[in-house]
Amino acid sequence: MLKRIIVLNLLLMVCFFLKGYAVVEAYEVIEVADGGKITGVVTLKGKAPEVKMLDVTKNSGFCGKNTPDPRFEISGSNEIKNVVVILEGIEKGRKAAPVKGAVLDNADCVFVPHVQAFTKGTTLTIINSDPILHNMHAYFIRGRRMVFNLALPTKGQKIRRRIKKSGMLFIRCDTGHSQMSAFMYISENPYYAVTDKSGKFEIADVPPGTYTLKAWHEALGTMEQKVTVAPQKEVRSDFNFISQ
Ligand SMILES: [Cu+2]
Repeated sequence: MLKRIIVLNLLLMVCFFLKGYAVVEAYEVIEVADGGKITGVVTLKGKAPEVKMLDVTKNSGFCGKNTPDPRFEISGSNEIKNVVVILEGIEKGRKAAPVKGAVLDNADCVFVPHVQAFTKGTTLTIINSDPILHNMHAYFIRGRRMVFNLALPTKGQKIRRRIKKSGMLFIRCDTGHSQMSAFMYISENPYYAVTDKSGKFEIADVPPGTYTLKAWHEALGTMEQKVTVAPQKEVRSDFNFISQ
């Protein structure tokens, strides 16, 4: 029995070691002298979905009776804002420095910005610009592990939190403001972007090679395509989501 326990413990230790090793091996920092750049535009093929108004069921005296569904910000030319673009599984590249000035604001009963991305280790400033209570509850979509759960009762209140783990975070407001939602992508590496209102993105200093470029939108899903980056060259890699 004792022998079995020792063997089991040894196995657990090996698993733990391998897991730690795999994490360390996941991304290697190298000097990138001849990196290339990936640029692109994310568009929607077909008719853009109609932006519905979401009912406000709490504090409607301040927040208003309804607010536009934040999921779809699509231009007249079908360019999609708030698409997160990443280099899936990149193993080597330049160092990922924490981002300065990352903010998540509660402003007029919506989260601003609705979608953002930054590197692991970034300090996020959480602000309440409203004269009502908001409770920001952030958790990883995968595993639903909580990252913070903060009550902000006062206008102008600021709380800083360093985000130490990577993954896609969902943020909601637990005070009954069901119209409030936001996403934050926390990256292990510097190779990520969020599309602007023209659907544009840019990922620079990429070591030459072939990669899987992945685009994620909260309602339209994900798309992947191969991209080959040549030394000091720009490569264009557009995405075209299909309207559902
Ligand atoms: Cu709220």
